[in-house]
Amino acid sequence: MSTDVSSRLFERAQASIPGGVNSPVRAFNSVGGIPRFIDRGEGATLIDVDGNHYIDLVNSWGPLLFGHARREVIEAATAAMLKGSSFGAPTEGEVRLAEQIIDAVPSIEKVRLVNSGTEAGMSAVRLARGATGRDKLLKFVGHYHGHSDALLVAAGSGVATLGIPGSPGVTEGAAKDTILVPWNDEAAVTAAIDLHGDDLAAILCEPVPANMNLVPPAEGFLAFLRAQADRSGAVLVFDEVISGFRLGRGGAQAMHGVVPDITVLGKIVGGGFPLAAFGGRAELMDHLAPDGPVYQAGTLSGNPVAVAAGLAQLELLNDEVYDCLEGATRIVADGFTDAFASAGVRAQVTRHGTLAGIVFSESPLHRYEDVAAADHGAYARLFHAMLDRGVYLAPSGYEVLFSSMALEQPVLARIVEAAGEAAEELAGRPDEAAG
Ligand code: KE4
Repeated sequence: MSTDVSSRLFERAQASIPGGVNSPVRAFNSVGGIPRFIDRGEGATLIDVDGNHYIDLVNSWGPLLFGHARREVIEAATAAMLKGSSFGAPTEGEVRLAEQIIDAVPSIEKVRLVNSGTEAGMSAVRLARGATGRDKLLKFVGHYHGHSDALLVAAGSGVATLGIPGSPGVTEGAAKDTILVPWNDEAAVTAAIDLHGDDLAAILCEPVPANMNLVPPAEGFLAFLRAQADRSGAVLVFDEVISGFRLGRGGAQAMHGVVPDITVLGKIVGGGFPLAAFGGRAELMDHLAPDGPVYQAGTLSGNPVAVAAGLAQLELLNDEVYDCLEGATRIVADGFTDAFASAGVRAQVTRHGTLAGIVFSESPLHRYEDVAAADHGAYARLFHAMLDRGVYLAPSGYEVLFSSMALEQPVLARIVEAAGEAAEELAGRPDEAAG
């Protein structure tokens, strides 16, 4: 497998772009090797600039629920683009997308469209603080909500992968109101609320954490958070940027039957374009400008091309889609489980509906520290063993597998076959096929 063109582009990119990438995790620092520069995507396949084909289990970190270049999405965005790329004025499409989101997500009565998950999460926190008049924010170690200052405190995605607890540039003032507690730890949450409850604006979580690999909520933990938010008067915020429209049309809140006050959305809702959203009860959302005093704005918010793509993707959703997606995710997860078992490789494969994750750890995974203590070197070896066999996993052991509707047979069979070969390689037995 040649990576000559990617290598040359990566070297060239580092002269003009920090780290050669526009988002840190893409640099392969956590797994080593040359990041693949992509030429195009076709359904389940990524094709890099050296002409190598990969079955994609990242799907742009989640947005591409139907794989690459899905015809309905591309046609909708193209038609929108031909009418103009941006107006900075309201359009009917924004209203239709807002109505689709409200129809799908139990907690949302009103919604504001923005440009990224970071912007949505940052705005949701400002809204919670503005609506409650309180300052403190409780978040969970290892949960990632984008890179806004108040939330980049021991975050779980890029920052954890790069081993930076918090980040230089986040001031003491910005971070001092953010309380960090371990995930799935009722005692720690109770203690934090006993101490800060009267000044707590929000409890913020990924209801199904997927930035410290996949560590589902313990039984009853989300309902516990709902009760603690009610006890303290804090706003309960679910960051469903990953789980939203992925675990089902209603996301994790519908799957688990716990309704937050505000929901943060991204990725799938934008159909692969820069679009995200935050929404919740109307009486909360009405605190936002222009009707309310909490300021939030954006030049390209509700961009008509991104809205058209998001609408086209959401309009493809139905129960059968999620049944198929869960089936594909199960085949991939079970394929890795069986491969590790038969090769004697000690790794855990977790599946939670249509999300799955692989962690090289023998201990149960309840919180971030359990994942941080895992063997990330082994994950890096798995990553490359799969990449060499034409399967593109996330280049970080803190990330999950993002399946897509483009994963049909025989693509699924190829993933399972490659997993078996990769597990044998990790166990130190060369491929029979490789001779
Ligand atoms: P963006 O600002 O990257 O659109 O969204 C931030 C964000 C917020 N909330 C959750 C739960 C998220 O997972 C993310 C971003 N996810 C990472 C991957 N796990 C994006 C990949 C990257 O940083 O390049």
